[in-house]
Amino acid sequence: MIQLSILKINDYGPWTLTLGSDREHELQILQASLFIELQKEFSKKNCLVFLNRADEFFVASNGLDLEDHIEIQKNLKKKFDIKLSMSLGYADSPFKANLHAYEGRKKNVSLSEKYNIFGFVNTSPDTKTTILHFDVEDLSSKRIKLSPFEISLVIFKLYSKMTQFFMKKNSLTFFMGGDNFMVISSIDGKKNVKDFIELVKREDGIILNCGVGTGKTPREAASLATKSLDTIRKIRDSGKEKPEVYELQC
Ligand SMILES: Nc1nc2c(ncn2[C@@H]2O[C@H](COP(=O)(O)OP(=O)(O)OP(=O)(O)O)[C@@H](O)[C@H]2O)c(=O)[nH]1
Ligand SMILES: [Mg+2]
Repeated sequence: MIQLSILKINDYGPWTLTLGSDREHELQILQASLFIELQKEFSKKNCLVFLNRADEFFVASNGLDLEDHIEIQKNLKKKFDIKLSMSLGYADSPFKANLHAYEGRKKNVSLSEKYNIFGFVNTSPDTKTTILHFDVEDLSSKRIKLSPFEISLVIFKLYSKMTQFFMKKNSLTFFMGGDNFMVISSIDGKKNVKDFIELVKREDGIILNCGVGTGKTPREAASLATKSLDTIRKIRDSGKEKPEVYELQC
């Protein structure tokens, strides 16, 4: 069972207009500052925040209850003029948890009117999270032939392909920077990692490595996924044949 919290800035569109036209730099500063604060607040509680189009945030929030979310809202209020709404949902897969949270918001299922929190809190004790950490093998060598902007095109095409592939497996893909992607994964997503690696190798000539981590908290899952990825690198760098997928569980 996975719980997601989707955070959105309230009435952001109309508010941006109040800043006048010389606003883009201010919006970028606001969005980046908000992300810093959210990552600090949620990671303290062993969760992980994922950027969604810079002005919306997905949180793998397993283990967090309503009180935790209220506490974070109170802390944000001290630092920002803008307000966030939080929509919570849970399901047996990350994509369905996203639908559950969306349904809670659409139907106005209020968890806290005062603090703008909607949806459903998971009370089941089964709260494991699985994260896949994908990374391109030897991206550095591509820099010899391709300029920085051309490399971005390669990475964003890959992002699009990964998002589509894993959404069909009820999993959610996020771009983490550089050549790194993290998928909040369903059981089906995890089972299909090798197929995706083969697909990208065949169609795009890109070699991917994937570390898989399953943890009691989202942070633990991400940490184990990254440890798995680093293990693939260690095996490769020791001169042995490397696996493309490596998995660690809590
Ligand atoms: N978000 C995130 N970025 C990382 C991580 N590790 C490295 N990066 C960034 O990813 C970019 C590419 O680095 P690497 O993947 O180490 O380079 P590479 O040449 O592809 O080397 P290998 O992946 O070891 O084959 C760099 O810009 C790093 O800053 C990580 O764990 N998370
Ligand atoms: Mg790499």
